[in-house]
Amino acid sequence: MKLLIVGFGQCGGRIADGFARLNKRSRGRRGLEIITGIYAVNTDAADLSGLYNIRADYQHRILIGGDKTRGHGVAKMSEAAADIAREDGDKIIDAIRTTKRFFETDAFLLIAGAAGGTGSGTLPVMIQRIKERYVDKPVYALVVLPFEHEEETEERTIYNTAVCLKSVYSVADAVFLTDNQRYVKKDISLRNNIAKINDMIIDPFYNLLCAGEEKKAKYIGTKMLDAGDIMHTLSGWTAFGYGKSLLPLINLPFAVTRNFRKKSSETHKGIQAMDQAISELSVHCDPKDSASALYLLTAPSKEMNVELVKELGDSLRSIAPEAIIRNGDYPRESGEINVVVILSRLNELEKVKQYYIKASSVVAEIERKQESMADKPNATEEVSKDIPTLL
Ligand SMILES: Nc1nc2c(ncn2[C@@H]2O[C@H](COP(=O)(O)OP(=O)(O)OP(=O)(O)O)[C@@H](O)[C@H]2O)c(=O)[nH]1
Ligand SMILES: [Mg+2]
Repeated sequence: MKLLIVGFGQCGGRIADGFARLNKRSRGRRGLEIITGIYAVNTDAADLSGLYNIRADYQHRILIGGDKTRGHGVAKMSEAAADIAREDGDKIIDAIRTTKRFFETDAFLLIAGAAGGTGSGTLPVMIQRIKERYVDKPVYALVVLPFEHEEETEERTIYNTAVCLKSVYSVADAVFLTDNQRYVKKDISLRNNIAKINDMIIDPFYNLLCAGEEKKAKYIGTKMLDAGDIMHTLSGWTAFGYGKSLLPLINLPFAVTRNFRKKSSETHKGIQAMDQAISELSVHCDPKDSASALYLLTAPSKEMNVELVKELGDSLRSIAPEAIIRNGDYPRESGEINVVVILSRLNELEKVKQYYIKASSVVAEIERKQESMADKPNATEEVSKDIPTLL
């Protein structure tokens, strides 16, 4: 599957930059193109210069709202960013339009952090613009939810997140959610390691996008997972997970025997990888609430067997009984079995509900504060009333 990717704000830009690296990897190691074009959009020029892999020209690192913000960002005001996107959106559309291999694009993936200003404000506006223009291609969003400590210290975090989620959900074909706090729980050292978190967000997409682009028979599984399978699976709120089990050395190419013991150990390893993918889903959810799911098994072709694929299917079915389940197997990799799981069409998502509930009270609070500050006479100015002015 080939994506056209646009990252908005600092978070979106950095994750898009990671996808650019992913495309270099797939091209270098596998001879596959999985991305047709990658762009970063920001109101802050400094953030754009901090990227590594996205081409450095102004058509790939796109500064918007320069006349309003002078390249210094919108400082968390997502409404201002949404206005800028409405005014300057043509710049982004122009860049997309001139993507060299645009016609090969299967879908768009637009990325942003929900809690900031630029990303959360521009994302929904641009999804809408792109959808209106390219009616035949799905537009997916990847939205990053804030850390707990950000929610605790700043009301705007909750407010921006809720407004962004509601707006994006109403326009995107599917919304991948990924919660920064989940990665901290996995490994406490990640609190300060955004780059590592970004890798963990991006990794699951590697095999997912590559599998359907393979042309050589030896890399094509019994059931190839292609763009159609993915597009049919994705709709509404979506979580994704990734797990892997290393294979013992005896399973590497020089292993000779294939006995029942080895086979059952492969199945066990596969199930282990799937369990990890489910327990480390990108956002907390109950798989029972998913109406559409997908799994992709990637393993050395020697380790792939029908029983393993079936066991994985049974395992996913048992936790997501309501979902239509699509699957694929991908004979690649060496030394490990890995599984990507997608749970889509989630009709109940406590995390999102909580943002909506908390934001409703924050809206009133933010308005109250702003009004009371506006009404309040400036105490310092009051004292200066008897001093003459030169103006
Ligand atoms: N996973 C991840 N989260 C990030 C990254 N950068 C920022 N965030 C999170 O994204 C949110 C802030 O969004 P930013 O992207 O910094 O904000 P912005 O869109 O640039 O908006 P302004 O700077 O306010 O104009 C916070 O919740 C951060 O924790 C990143 O590279 N990766
Ligand atoms: Mg920023």
